[in-house]
Amino acid sequence: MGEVRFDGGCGVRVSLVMGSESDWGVMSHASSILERFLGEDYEVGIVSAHRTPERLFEYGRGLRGRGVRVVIAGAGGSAHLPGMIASLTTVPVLGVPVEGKSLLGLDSLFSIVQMPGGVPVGTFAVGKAGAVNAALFAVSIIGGEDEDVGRKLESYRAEQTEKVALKPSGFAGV
Ligand code: RP5
Repeated sequence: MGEVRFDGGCGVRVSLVMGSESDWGVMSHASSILERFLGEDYEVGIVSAHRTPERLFEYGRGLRGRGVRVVIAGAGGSAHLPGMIASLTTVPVLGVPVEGKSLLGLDSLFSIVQMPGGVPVGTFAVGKAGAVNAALFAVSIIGGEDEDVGRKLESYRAEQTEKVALKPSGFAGV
C-alpha cells in the first residue's frame, strides 16, 4: 500500500480515499481486501471535500494522468467527496457511505447516491459491507485486464461458497 500522492507519482491502479481519519474504521475493510488482491498496487489517503478543497482538486484532476483505474471514496454526513471527485475525473468512482453519529448513515447514503445525471458514482451499502464490496468491485474491474487478479477473485468466491454450511450449527433437528 502506498500513500496518496499529488505530485504525479505512484502509478497504482486503485486509489482509496476518505474524508476524515474517523472514516478509517470502515474504510480499513476496503484496504484489507485491496491488500489481499493487489498487494502494493493501491494507495490510501485522506481528502476532504470541505476541509481540504485544494487537495481535492489536485487529487481529482491528477487521477487519470497518474494511471489510476478506479477510485474508492468513503465519506460520512454531508458526503460530497465521491461526487466531487467524479466531477473532476472520468476515472470510475465507487462511493462508500460511512455511518456518522446521527441519522444512521442515511444522510451519507443519500448524499452519495443522488448524483445528477451525467456525473456517475457507483454507490455501495452503508458501512463495512459497502467498503468490502466497493473493494471487491474495484478488484473485479482490475481483474478484467489482469488475469492473475481475475483468477484470485474466482478462488475467493469459490472459498466463500465452500464456507457456507448446509444448516445452522445451533440447529439440533434433522
Ligand atoms: C466527512 O465528515 C467525513 O467523511 C466524516 O465521515 C465526517 C465527519 O468527519 P470528522 O468530523 O469525524 O472528521 O467529511
